[in-house]
Amino acid sequence: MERILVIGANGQIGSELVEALSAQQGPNSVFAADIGARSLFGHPNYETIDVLDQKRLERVVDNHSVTQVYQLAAMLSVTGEAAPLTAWTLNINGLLNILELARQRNQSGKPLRIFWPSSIAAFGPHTPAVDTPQLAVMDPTTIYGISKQAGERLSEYYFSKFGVDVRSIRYPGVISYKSPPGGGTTDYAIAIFHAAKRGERYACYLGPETTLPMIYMPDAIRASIELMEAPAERVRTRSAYNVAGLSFNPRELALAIKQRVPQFDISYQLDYRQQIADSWPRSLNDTHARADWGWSAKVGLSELVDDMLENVDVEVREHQAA
Ligand code: AKB
Repeated sequence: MERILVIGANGQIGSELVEALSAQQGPNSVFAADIGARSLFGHPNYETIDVLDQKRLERVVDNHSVTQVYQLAAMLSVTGEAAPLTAWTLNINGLLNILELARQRNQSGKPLRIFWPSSIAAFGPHTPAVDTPQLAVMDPTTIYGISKQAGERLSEYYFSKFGVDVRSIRYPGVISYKSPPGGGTTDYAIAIFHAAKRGERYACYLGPETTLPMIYMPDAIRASIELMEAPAERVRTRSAYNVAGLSFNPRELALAIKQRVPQFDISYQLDYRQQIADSWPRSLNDTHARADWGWSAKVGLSELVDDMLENVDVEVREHQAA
């Protein structure tokens, strides 16, 4: 039986991953962890962990006989630019602590399987932007993207040199309604729904034609769990897999919302985030993920917009601003 630790469980993806894994594995097999004193989502089996504290990490993994770790604690592209050194330290040392723990446990015959998220931010302005292949030029411009690119290299290194079973996905922008996003460039695609639900005009910080790869949360969670469940020999990429969900731009998203909420309106007030978005792919080629472990996205734009409009809780924005 697997015993799974999710670090970053108070975050946008971690909170939903704990729910999905608990439903699948049983709540006593899943341990939620984050840096805060308590679970923001009422998860049982909560542990306070600073991922930079290697000793504490080791204790929790030992105490619960953990077999899998999802290490999601990280700073994203926008918050990372505000504090580059902190972002680098958290994103890289957090990953290294887990990789080192897994290396040591391999030696003592208690292997740990690791999931660590990469991002489309690992690509850069010289990457082919349309149908971006799995293997391409990567010249990220943000500290977040640089940490993701370095993390991919570290993951591949720990796999080939020490046999650490580490797996990763280059997440597109993840869209969800249950918890607030955490400081990314793609967050407009969530904030826009809050504005629509409140009857407010949305001032978009990206231009109308800024197409980016996105994925709806249920697909993102499914991709992560399916990759972790794949037999090791099928996981032939140990840096991080391209995983496509859907691609759209603010104009297309606003139009889809307007078709359902006719009074909805959008304006455009571009800021520094435009430059970040312009350096990222517009769409991803995920043939490697499809061939290796059977990935296929299910949710398209129409279903995403219907579901978001039905479920977005306008209070969440208050929580985010607090
Ligand atoms: C961000 O916008 O920083 C993230 C990402 C694409 O990794 N959502």
